Amino acid sequence: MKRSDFGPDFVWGTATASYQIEGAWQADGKSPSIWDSFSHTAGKIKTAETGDRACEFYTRYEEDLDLMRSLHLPHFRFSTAWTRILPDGHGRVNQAGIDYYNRLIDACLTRGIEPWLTAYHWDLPQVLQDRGGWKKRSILEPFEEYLSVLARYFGDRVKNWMVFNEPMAFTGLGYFAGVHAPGLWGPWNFFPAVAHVALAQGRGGRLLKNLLPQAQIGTTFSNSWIDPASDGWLDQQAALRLHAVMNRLYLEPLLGLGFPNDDVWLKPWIDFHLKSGDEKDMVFDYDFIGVQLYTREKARFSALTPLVWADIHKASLRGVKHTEMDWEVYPQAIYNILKFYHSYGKIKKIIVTENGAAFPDSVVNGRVHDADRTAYLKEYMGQILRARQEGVPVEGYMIWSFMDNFEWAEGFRPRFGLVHVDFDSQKRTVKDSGLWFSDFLSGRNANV
Ligand code: GCO
Repeated sequence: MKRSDFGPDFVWGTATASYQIEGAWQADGKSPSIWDSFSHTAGKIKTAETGDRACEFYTRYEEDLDLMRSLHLPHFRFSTAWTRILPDGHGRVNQAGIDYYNRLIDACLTRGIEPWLTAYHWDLPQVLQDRGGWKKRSILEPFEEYLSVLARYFGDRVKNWMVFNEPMAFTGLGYFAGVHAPGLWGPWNFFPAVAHVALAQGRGGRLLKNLLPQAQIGTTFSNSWIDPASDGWLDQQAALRLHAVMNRLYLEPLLGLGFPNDDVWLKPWIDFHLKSGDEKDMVFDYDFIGVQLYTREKARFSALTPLVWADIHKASLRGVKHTEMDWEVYPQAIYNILKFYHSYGKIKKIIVTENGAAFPDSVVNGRVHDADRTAYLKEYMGQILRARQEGVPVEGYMIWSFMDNFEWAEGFRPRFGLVHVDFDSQKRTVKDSGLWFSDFLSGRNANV
Protein backbone atom coordinates (compact mmCIF):
# COMPACT_ATOMS: atom_id res chain seq x y z
CA MET A 1 0.00 0.00 0.00
CA LYS A 2 1.33 3.40 -0.92
CA ARG A 3 -0.05 6.90 -0.95
CA SER A 4 -0.51 6.93 -4.70
CA ASP A 5 -2.87 3.91 -4.48
CA PHE A 6 -5.44 6.35 -3.09
CA GLY A 7 -5.08 8.77 -6.00
CA PRO A 8 -3.52 12.22 -6.23
CA ASP A 9 -6.44 14.16 -4.72
CA PHE A 10 -7.04 11.99 -1.69
CA VAL A 11 -7.13 14.16 1.45
CA TRP A 12 -4.71 13.14 4.21
CA GLY A 13 -4.65 14.78 7.59
CA THR A 14 -5.23 14.71 11.31
CA ALA A 15 -8.15 15.89 13.42
CA THR A 16 -8.50 17.78 16.71
CA ALA A 17 -11.14 19.73 18.64
CA SER A 18 -11.00 23.06 20.45
CA TYR A 19 -11.77 21.97 24.00
CA GLN A 20 -9.47 18.97 23.77
CA ILE A 21 -6.35 20.94 22.82
CA GLU A 22 -6.62 24.70 23.29
CA GLY A 23 -6.57 25.29 27.04
CA ALA A 24 -6.68 29.04 27.81
CA TRP A 25 -10.20 28.51 29.03
CA GLN A 26 -10.59 32.06 30.31
CA ALA A 27 -8.31 33.94 27.91
CA ASP A 28 -9.14 37.05 25.94
CA GLY A 29 -12.83 37.35 26.65
CA LYS A 30 -13.80 33.69 26.26
CA SER A 31 -16.83 32.67 28.31
CA PRO A 32 -17.29 29.20 29.86
CA SER A 33 -18.65 26.39 27.72
CA ILE A 34 -20.60 23.39 28.98
CA TRP A 35 -17.33 21.46 28.97
CA ASP A 36 -15.68 24.01 31.26
CA SER A 37 -18.58 23.67 33.68
CA PHE A 38 -18.76 19.90 33.40
CA SER A 39 -15.04 19.26 33.88
CA HIS A 40 -15.04 21.58 36.89
CA THR A 41 -17.84 19.58 38.52
CA ALA A 42 -16.62 16.96 40.98
CA GLY A 43 -17.04 13.38 39.84
CA LYS A 44 -17.60 14.03 36.15
CA ILE A 45 -14.09 13.37 34.79
CA LYS A 46 -12.58 10.01 35.81
CA THR A 47 -9.22 11.55 36.62
CA ALA A 48 -10.66 14.82 38.02
CA GLU A 49 -8.74 16.67 35.30
CA THR A 50 -9.98 19.61 33.23
CA GLY A 51 -9.17 21.12 29.85
CA ASP A 52 -8.02 24.37 31.46
CA ARG A 53 -4.54 23.93 29.99
CA ALA A 54 -4.88 20.85 27.78
CA CYS A 55 -2.15 21.03 25.09
CA GLU A 56 -1.93 24.83 25.33
CA PHE A 57 -2.58 24.91 21.63
CA TYR A 58 -4.01 28.40 22.07
CA THR A 59 -0.49 29.73 22.54
CA ARG A 60 1.59 26.92 21.01
CA TYR A 61 -0.21 26.57 17.68
CA GLU A 62 2.68 27.91 15.63
CA GLU A 63 5.16 25.30 16.90
CA ASP A 64 2.53 22.60 16.50
CA LEU A 65 1.86 23.62 12.93
CA ASP A 66 5.61 23.68 12.27
CA LEU A 67 5.73 20.10 13.49
CA MET A 68 2.72 19.19 11.35
CA ARG A 69 4.45 20.70 8.35
CA SER A 70 7.68 18.85 9.07
CA LEU A 71 5.66 15.60 9.16
CA HIS A 72 4.16 16.34 5.71
CA LEU A 73 0.59 16.41 7.02
CA PRO A 74 -1.25 18.42 4.38
CA HIS A 75 -4.71 18.85 5.96
CA PHE A 76 -5.67 19.86 9.49
CA ARG A 77 -9.09 19.51 11.04
CA PHE A 78 -9.79 21.71 14.07
CA SER A 79 -12.87 23.25 15.64
CA THR A 80 -13.66 26.77 16.72
CA ALA A 81 -14.82 27.52 20.24
CA TRP A 82 -18.20 29.27 20.07
CA THR A 83 -17.40 30.85 23.47
CA ARG A 84 -14.34 32.67 22.11
CA ILE A 85 -16.30 34.14 19.23
CA LEU A 86 -19.69 34.90 20.78
CA PRO A 87 -19.16 34.89 24.56
CA ASP A 88 -22.83 35.68 25.16
CA GLY A 89 -23.82 32.86 22.80
CA HIS A 90 -25.08 35.40 20.25
CA GLY A 91 -24.92 39.15 19.63
CA ARG A 92 -21.60 40.75 20.58
CA VAL A 93 -18.65 39.41 18.56
CA ASN A 94 -15.44 39.05 20.57
CA GLN A 95 -12.73 40.43 18.30
CA ALA A 96 -9.96 38.68 20.25
CA GLY A 97 -11.55 35.32 19.44
CA ILE A 98 -11.83 36.20 15.77
CA ASP A 99 -8.21 37.36 15.78
CA TYR A 100 -7.06 34.08 17.28
CA TYR A 101 -8.71 31.94 14.63
CA ASN A 102 -7.53 34.31 11.92
CA ARG A 103 -3.98 33.82 13.12
CA LEU A 104 -4.46 30.07 13.28
CA ILE A 105 -5.94 29.87 9.79
CA ASP A 106 -3.22 32.09 8.35
CA ALA A 107 -0.56 30.06 10.13
CA CYS A 108 -1.93 26.93 8.42
CA LEU A 109 -2.03 28.53 5.01
CA THR A 110 1.48 29.99 5.16
CA ARG A 111 2.75 26.48 5.92
CA GLY A 112 0.83 24.94 3.04
CA ILE A 113 -1.62 23.21 5.39
CA GLU A 114 -5.28 23.18 4.38
CA PRO A 115 -7.62 24.09 7.27
CA TRP A 116 -10.82 22.08 7.83
CA LEU A 117 -13.11 23.83 10.24
CA THR A 118 -15.66 22.09 12.46
CA ALA A 119 -18.15 24.65 13.75
CA TYR A 120 -19.49 22.63 16.65
CA HIS A 121 -17.37 20.06 18.44
CA TRP A 122 -19.44 19.96 21.63
CA ASP A 123 -18.43 23.12 23.52
CA LEU A 124 -21.78 24.90 23.70
CA PRO A 125 -21.71 28.26 25.52
CA GLN A 126 -22.87 27.71 29.10
CA VAL A 127 -25.12 30.77 28.82
CA LEU A 128 -27.09 28.97 26.11
CA GLN A 129 -27.24 25.78 28.13
CA ASP A 130 -28.71 27.84 30.95
CA ARG A 131 -31.60 28.57 28.59
CA GLY A 132 -32.09 24.88 27.79
CA GLY A 133 -29.36 24.28 25.21
CA TRP A 134 -30.26 21.77 22.50
CA LYS A 135 -33.45 20.86 24.34
CA LYS A 136 -35.02 24.11 23.24
CA ARG A 137 -35.99 25.16 19.76
CA SER A 138 -34.72 28.63 20.61
CA ILE A 139 -31.14 27.28 20.20
CA LEU A 140 -31.55 27.41 16.43
CA GLU A 141 -31.22 31.18 16.14
CA PRO A 142 -27.95 31.59 18.05
CA PHE A 143 -26.55 28.51 16.31
CA GLU A 144 -27.30 29.96 12.89
CA GLU A 145 -25.92 33.30 13.94
CA TYR A 146 -22.72 31.59 15.07
CA LEU A 147 -22.39 29.83 11.71
CA SER A 148 -22.94 33.13 9.88
CA VAL A 149 -20.24 34.82 11.92
CA LEU A 150 -17.81 32.00 11.12
CA ALA A 151 -18.63 32.27 7.42
CA ARG A 152 -18.28 36.05 7.43
CA TYR A 153 -14.86 36.13 9.10
CA PHE A 154 -13.22 32.93 7.87
CA GLY A 155 -15.02 32.03 4.65
CA ASP A 156 -12.50 33.86 2.48
CA ARG A 157 -9.76 31.38 3.46
CA VAL A 158 -11.43 28.25 4.82
CA LYS A 159 -12.68 26.06 1.99
CA ASN A 160 -13.73 22.96 3.94
CA TRP A 161 -16.38 23.08 6.63
CA MET A 162 -18.15 20.70 8.96
CA VAL A 163 -21.28 21.80 10.77
CA PHE A 164 -21.37 19.18 13.52
CA ASN A 165 -19.08 16.71 15.11
CA GLU A 166 -20.99 13.52 15.87
CA PRO A 167 -24.53 14.53 16.82
CA MET A 168 -25.29 11.05 18.16
CA ALA A 169 -22.30 11.17 20.48
CA PHE A 170 -23.05 14.56 22.00
CA THR A 171 -26.77 13.99 22.38
CA GLY A 172 -26.46 10.32 23.40
CA LEU A 173 -23.70 10.85 25.95
CA GLY A 174 -24.68 14.37 27.00
CA TYR A 175 -28.50 14.24 27.03
CA PHE A 176 -29.36 10.55 27.39
CA ALA A 177 -26.57 8.89 29.38
CA GLY A 178 -25.45 11.95 31.33
CA VAL A 179 -21.76 11.04 31.08
CA HIS A 180 -20.72 14.00 28.92
CA ALA A 181 -21.58 17.68 29.18
CA PRO A 182 -24.13 18.97 29.96
CA GLY A 183 -24.66 15.82 32.07
CA LEU A 184 -28.37 15.35 31.42
CA TRP A 185 -29.98 11.96 31.16
CA GLY A 186 -33.20 10.24 30.24
CA PRO A 187 -35.46 10.18 27.20
CA TRP A 188 -37.19 13.41 28.18
CA ASN A 189 -33.88 15.24 27.68
CA PHE A 190 -32.72 13.20 24.73
CA PHE A 191 -35.72 13.41 22.38
CA PRO A 192 -36.05 17.21 22.22
CA ALA A 193 -32.27 17.45 21.75
CA VAL A 194 -32.40 14.98 18.85
CA ALA A 195 -35.21 16.94 17.21
CA HIS A 196 -33.37 20.26 17.39
CA VAL A 197 -29.95 18.93 16.47
CA ALA A 198 -31.36 17.15 13.41
CA LEU A 199 -33.05 20.38 12.42
CA ALA A 200 -29.89 22.42 12.98
CA GLN A 201 -27.97 19.87 10.91
CA GLY A 202 -30.11 20.42 7.82
CA ARG A 203 -30.56 24.14 8.26
CA GLY A 204 -26.93 24.77 9.20
CA GLY A 205 -25.61 23.05 6.09
CA ARG A 206 -27.97 25.00 3.86
CA LEU A 207 -27.05 28.26 5.52
CA LEU A 208 -23.31 27.76 5.10
CA LYS A 209 -23.72 26.68 1.50
CA ASN A 210 -25.75 29.80 0.73
CA LEU A 211 -23.14 32.00 2.35
CA LEU A 212 -20.16 30.16 0.86
CA PRO A 213 -21.28 28.56 -2.40
CA GLN A 214 -17.69 27.80 -3.47
CA ALA A 215 -16.77 25.97 -0.27
CA GLN A 216 -17.11 22.27 0.48
CA ILE A 217 -19.70 21.95 3.22
CA GLY A 218 -19.94 18.75 5.23
CA THR A 219 -20.95 17.37 8.58
CA THR A 220 -19.71 14.34 10.51
CA PHE A 221 -21.20 11.25 12.13
CA SER A 222 -20.02 8.81 14.77
CA ASN A 223 -20.32 5.16 13.81
CA SER A 224 -19.56 1.73 15.11
CA TRP A 225 -20.16 -1.39 13.11
CA ILE A 226 -22.63 -3.52 15.07
CA ASP A 227 -22.78 -7.30 15.06
CA PRO A 228 -24.99 -9.45 17.28
CA ALA A 229 -23.18 -11.17 20.16
CA SER A 230 -24.82 -14.49 19.25
CA ASP A 231 -27.00 -16.09 16.60
CA GLY A 232 -30.00 -15.89 18.87
CA TRP A 233 -33.01 -13.89 17.72
CA LEU A 234 -32.95 -11.58 20.73
CA ASP A 235 -29.34 -10.55 20.17
CA GLN A 236 -29.91 -10.11 16.45
CA GLN A 237 -32.83 -7.77 17.08
CA ALA A 238 -30.75 -5.93 19.68
CA ALA A 239 -28.03 -5.40 17.07
CA LEU A 240 -30.53 -3.95 14.59
CA ARG A 241 -31.85 -1.54 17.18
CA LEU A 242 -28.40 -0.44 18.20
CA HIS A 243 -27.43 0.04 14.56
CA ALA A 244 -30.52 2.18 14.02
CA VAL A 245 -29.70 4.40 16.98
CA MET A 246 -25.93 4.61 16.59
CA ASN A 247 -25.55 4.75 12.81
CA ARG A 248 -28.87 5.80 11.28
CA LEU A 249 -30.64 8.19 13.65
CA TYR A 250 -29.19 11.47 12.33
CA LEU A 251 -28.20 10.32 8.87
CA GLU A 252 -31.59 9.27 7.58
CA PRO A 253 -33.50 12.50 8.30
CA LEU A 254 -30.68 14.33 6.54
CA LEU A 255 -31.07 12.08 3.49
CA GLY A 256 -34.81 12.69 3.39
CA LEU A 257 -35.78 9.33 4.86
CA GLY A 258 -37.06 10.61 8.19
CA PHE A 259 -36.06 9.18 11.55
CA PRO A 260 -35.68 5.39 11.52
CA ASN A 261 -38.94 3.82 12.53
CA ASP A 262 -38.57 0.17 11.65
CA ASP A 263 -36.12 -1.63 13.91
CA VAL A 264 -36.49 0.85 16.71
CA TRP A 265 -39.47 2.83 17.87
CA LEU A 266 -38.25 6.36 18.61
CA LYS A 267 -39.81 8.47 15.90
CA PRO A 268 -43.09 9.42 17.64
CA TRP A 269 -41.18 10.69 20.65
CA ILE A 270 -38.95 12.88 18.50
CA ASP A 271 -41.80 14.07 16.28
CA PHE A 272 -43.54 15.34 19.37
CA HIS A 273 -40.93 18.14 19.47
CA LEU A 274 -41.23 19.10 15.81
CA LYS A 275 -43.48 21.34 13.75
CA SER A 276 -44.94 20.71 10.36
CA GLY A 277 -42.36 21.36 7.67
CA ASP A 278 -39.45 20.50 9.95
CA GLU A 279 -38.88 17.13 8.37
CA LYS A 280 -38.27 18.82 5.02
CA ASP A 281 -36.02 21.36 6.65
CA MET A 282 -33.80 18.58 7.99
CA VAL A 283 -32.89 17.46 4.50
CA PHE A 284 -29.76 18.83 2.92
CA ASP A 285 -27.46 17.50 0.23
CA TYR A 286 -24.04 18.03 1.81
CA ASP A 287 -20.96 18.24 -0.40
CA PHE A 288 -19.40 15.55 1.76
CA ILE A 289 -20.22 13.39 4.75
CA GLY A 290 -17.62 12.87 7.45
CA VAL A 291 -17.56 9.28 8.66
CA GLN A 292 -15.87 8.65 12.01
CA LEU A 293 -15.32 5.09 13.08
CA TYR A 294 -13.04 3.34 15.54
CA THR A 295 -14.46 -0.09 16.24
CA ARG A 296 -17.22 -2.63 15.98
CA GLU A 297 -19.43 -3.52 18.89
CA LYS A 298 -21.26 -6.70 19.70
CA ALA A 299 -24.83 -6.18 20.83
CA ARG A 300 -26.79 -8.25 23.30
CA PHE A 301 -30.37 -8.05 24.37
CA SER A 302 -30.75 -6.21 27.66
CA ALA A 303 -33.89 -5.61 29.66
CA LEU A 304 -32.16 -2.80 31.54
CA THR A 305 -31.63 -0.21 28.79
CA PRO A 306 -34.90 1.41 27.80
CA LEU A 307 -35.59 2.29 24.17
CA VAL A 308 -32.80 0.24 22.61
CA TRP A 309 -33.10 -2.84 24.86
CA ALA A 310 -29.52 -3.65 24.04
CA ASP A 311 -26.13 -3.42 25.60
CA ILE A 312 -22.60 -3.82 24.40
CA HIS A 313 -20.53 -6.89 25.09
CA LYS A 314 -17.18 -5.22 25.76
CA ALA A 315 -14.11 -6.26 23.78
CA SER A 316 -12.03 -7.01 26.90
CA LEU A 317 -14.70 -9.45 28.09
CA ARG A 318 -14.76 -11.09 24.69
CA GLY A 319 -10.99 -11.58 24.85
CA VAL A 320 -10.29 -9.85 21.53
CA LYS A 321 -7.57 -7.33 20.72
CA HIS A 322 -8.64 -3.91 21.93
CA THR A 323 -7.39 -0.40 22.55
CA GLU A 324 -7.20 1.49 25.81
CA MET A 325 -10.81 2.63 25.28
CA ASP A 326 -11.81 -1.05 25.33
CA TRP A 327 -12.64 -0.76 21.65
CA GLU A 328 -12.01 -3.85 19.56
CA VAL A 329 -9.37 -3.56 16.85
CA TYR A 330 -11.50 -4.67 13.90
CA PRO A 331 -10.36 -3.07 10.65
CA GLN A 332 -13.19 -4.48 8.60
CA ALA A 333 -15.60 -2.29 10.55
CA ILE A 334 -14.58 0.69 8.48
CA TYR A 335 -15.04 -1.17 5.21
CA ASN A 336 -18.49 -2.33 6.33
CA ILE A 337 -19.61 1.12 7.36
CA LEU A 338 -18.34 2.76 4.17
CA LYS A 339 -20.26 0.20 2.12
CA PHE A 340 -23.30 0.86 4.30
CA TYR A 341 -23.16 4.63 3.64
CA HIS A 342 -22.72 4.00 -0.06
CA SER A 343 -25.72 1.67 -0.09
CA TYR A 344 -28.10 4.63 0.32
CA GLY A 345 -27.09 5.72 -3.19
CA LYS A 346 -27.36 9.37 -2.15
CA ILE A 347 -23.94 10.36 -0.83
CA LYS A 348 -21.59 12.08 -3.26
CA LYS A 349 -18.44 12.09 -1.23
CA ILE A 350 -17.21 10.63 2.05
CA ILE A 351 -14.22 11.77 4.06
CA VAL A 352 -13.15 9.63 6.99
CA THR A 353 -12.84 12.59 9.35
CA GLU A 354 -11.71 10.49 12.35
CA ASN A 355 -10.15 7.11 12.98
CA GLY A 356 -7.37 6.14 15.35
CA ALA A 357 -6.43 4.30 18.50
CA ALA A 358 -5.45 4.92 22.12
CA PHE A 359 -2.65 2.87 23.63
CA PRO A 360 -0.67 3.44 26.84
CA ASP A 361 2.35 5.12 25.25
CA SER A 362 5.42 6.30 27.06
CA VAL A 363 8.57 8.10 26.07
CA VAL A 364 11.69 5.95 26.43
CA ASN A 365 15.01 7.54 25.49
CA GLY A 366 13.25 10.17 23.45
CA ARG A 367 11.17 7.70 21.44
CA VAL A 368 7.63 6.32 21.64
CA HIS A 369 7.46 2.80 20.23
CA ASP A 370 3.77 2.47 19.44
CA ALA A 371 3.80 -0.42 17.01
CA ASP A 372 0.19 -1.29 17.90
CA ARG A 373 -1.01 2.09 16.66
CA THR A 374 0.92 1.86 13.40
CA ALA A 375 -0.52 -1.61 12.80
CA TYR A 376 -4.02 -0.34 13.56
CA LEU A 377 -3.70 2.58 11.15
CA LYS A 378 -2.27 0.47 8.34
CA GLU A 379 -5.01 -2.10 8.60
CA TYR A 380 -7.83 0.44 8.71
CA MET A 381 -6.29 2.32 5.79
CA GLY A 382 -6.15 -0.94 3.88
CA GLN A 383 -9.87 -1.45 4.41
CA ILE A 384 -10.60 2.10 3.25
CA LEU A 385 -8.61 1.46 0.12
CA ARG A 386 -10.57 -1.74 -0.45
CA ALA A 387 -13.88 0.14 -0.21
CA ARG A 388 -12.56 2.82 -2.53
CA GLN A 389 -11.45 0.25 -5.09
CA GLU A 390 -14.97 -1.15 -4.98
CA GLY A 391 -16.43 2.21 -5.93
CA VAL A 392 -17.25 3.85 -2.60
CA PRO A 393 -16.51 7.58 -3.06
CA VAL A 394 -14.26 7.86 -0.02
CA GLU A 395 -11.85 10.69 -0.68
CA GLY A 396 -10.01 11.40 2.52
CA TYR A 397 -8.62 10.06 5.77
CA MET A 398 -7.92 12.04 8.92
CA ILE A 399 -6.33 10.42 11.92
CA TRP A 400 -7.61 11.15 15.40
CA SER A 401 -5.50 12.75 16.57
CA PHE A 402 -2.53 14.95 15.75
CA MET A 403 -1.44 14.90 19.39
CA ASP A 404 -2.48 13.39 22.71
CA ASN A 405 -5.22 15.51 24.26
CA PHE A 406 -8.08 15.76 26.73
CA GLU A 407 -10.24 12.72 26.07
CA TRP A 408 -13.46 14.11 27.54
CA ALA A 409 -14.77 12.20 30.59
CA GLU A 410 -11.69 9.95 30.47
CA GLY A 411 -9.28 12.80 31.16
CA PHE A 412 -5.78 12.80 29.66
CA ARG A 413 -5.06 9.14 29.98
CA PRO A 414 -6.15 7.60 26.70
CA ARG A 415 -3.51 8.83 24.28
CA PHE A 416 -4.69 8.98 20.67
CA GLY A 417 -1.95 11.19 19.20
CA LEU A 418 0.64 10.66 16.51
CA VAL A 419 2.56 13.06 18.70
CA HIS A 420 3.07 12.38 22.40
CA VAL A 421 2.39 15.27 24.78
CA ASP A 422 3.89 15.52 28.25
CA PHE A 423 1.08 17.46 29.92
CA ASP A 424 3.35 18.90 32.62
CA SER A 425 6.18 20.22 30.49
CA GLN A 426 4.09 20.42 27.29
CA LYS A 427 6.93 18.74 25.44
CA ARG A 428 5.96 17.12 22.16
CA THR A 429 7.57 13.86 20.98
CA VAL A 430 6.67 12.40 17.62
CA LYS A 431 5.68 8.77 18.10
CA ASP A 432 6.90 6.00 15.79
CA SER A 433 3.40 5.95 14.26
CA GLY A 434 3.76 9.65 13.41
CA LEU A 435 7.13 9.00 11.79
CA TRP A 436 5.64 6.08 9.90
CA PHE A 437 2.67 8.14 8.66
CA SER A 438 5.00 10.93 7.65
CA ASP A 439 7.12 8.52 5.64
CA PHE A 440 3.99 7.07 4.08
CA LEU A 441 2.88 10.53 2.99
CA SER A 442 6.25 11.52 1.61
CA GLY A 443 6.58 8.22 -0.22
CA ARG A 444 9.59 7.10 1.77
CA ASN A 445 8.13 3.79 2.89
CA ALA A 446 6.44 2.89 -0.33
CA ASN A 447 5.35 -0.65 0.48
CA VAL A 448 3.81 -1.31 3.87
C1 GCO B 1 -15.33 11.58 19.20
C2 GCO B 1 -14.75 12.91 19.08
C3 GCO B 1 -13.33 13.00 19.52
C4 GCO B 1 -12.82 11.92 20.42
C5 GCO B 1 -12.35 10.72 19.66
C6 GCO B 1 -11.81 9.62 20.54
O1 GCO B 1 -15.33 10.85 18.23
O2 GCO B 1 -15.77 11.22 20.28
O3 GCO B 1 -14.88 13.45 17.83
O4 GCO B 1 -13.36 14.23 20.13
O5 GCO B 1 -11.78 12.38 21.19
O6 GCO B 1 -13.38 10.19 18.93
O7 GCO B 1 -12.80 9.16 21.41
